[in-house]
Amino acid sequence: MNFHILTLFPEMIQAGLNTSIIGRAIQQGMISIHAVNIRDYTIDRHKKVDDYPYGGGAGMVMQAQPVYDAWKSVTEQTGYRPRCVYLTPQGRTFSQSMAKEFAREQDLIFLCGHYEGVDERVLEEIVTDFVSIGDYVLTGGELPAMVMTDAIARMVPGVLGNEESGTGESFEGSLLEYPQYSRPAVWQEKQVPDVLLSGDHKKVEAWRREQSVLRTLKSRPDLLSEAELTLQDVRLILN
Ligand code: 6GU
Repeated sequence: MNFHILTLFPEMIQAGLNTSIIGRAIQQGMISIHAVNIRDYTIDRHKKVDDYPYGGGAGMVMQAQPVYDAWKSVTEQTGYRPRCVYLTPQGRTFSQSMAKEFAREQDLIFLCGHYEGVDERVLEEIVTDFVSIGDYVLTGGELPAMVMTDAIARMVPGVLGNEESGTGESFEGSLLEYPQYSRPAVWQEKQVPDVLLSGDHKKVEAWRREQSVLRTLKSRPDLLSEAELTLQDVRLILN
């Protein structure tokens, strides 16, 4: 899968996504991440890419022409019009189910806005999806594009090893993860729960399930309505 990120700050993009699981996926050729510098496509003598908003008001608006030509450079390379995501607090809130859906695409274009926004006419022409990553305001779409790229890339078949396959994770009709422990068995006088050292796999499984249910109840009770709960789970919640 190929990610094409249209941005005024291409230097922000590569660094953050070249490590760990995503870095390995890039090295192995399972995904690619291309930052396209919108400023490279300006026709302005001073390389300007923004101007004052018609009707007045604070801030500057990114102009249609350089954004459109940056987008066109991608579609001329792909030979079709891939889905194009505009990162904006005005969009639909990103979710795990959206990550899985986007992971089925061969190419995905992200348009990162800055200043007070992007000329609406180019958005009408190229954008297929308006997406936000949550209810807070960031200074630009680069971090959201990186967040989405990470979440989508790890859902591309082969990117996660068998060991770390993305099935049965939190957030899709599922519960929060249970706590994990590793050696040593005692650290700063804190013991690893006895059951995890017992070697009794049935008991370990039951304990982990309980921890997942209790964590979800405490931190994200909203998730419980979608979770598949056993009679044991329901008893635990009601106690
Ligand atoms: Cl997609 N963009 C900006 N600027 N701020 C955000 C966001 C996006 N999602 C949450 N906050």
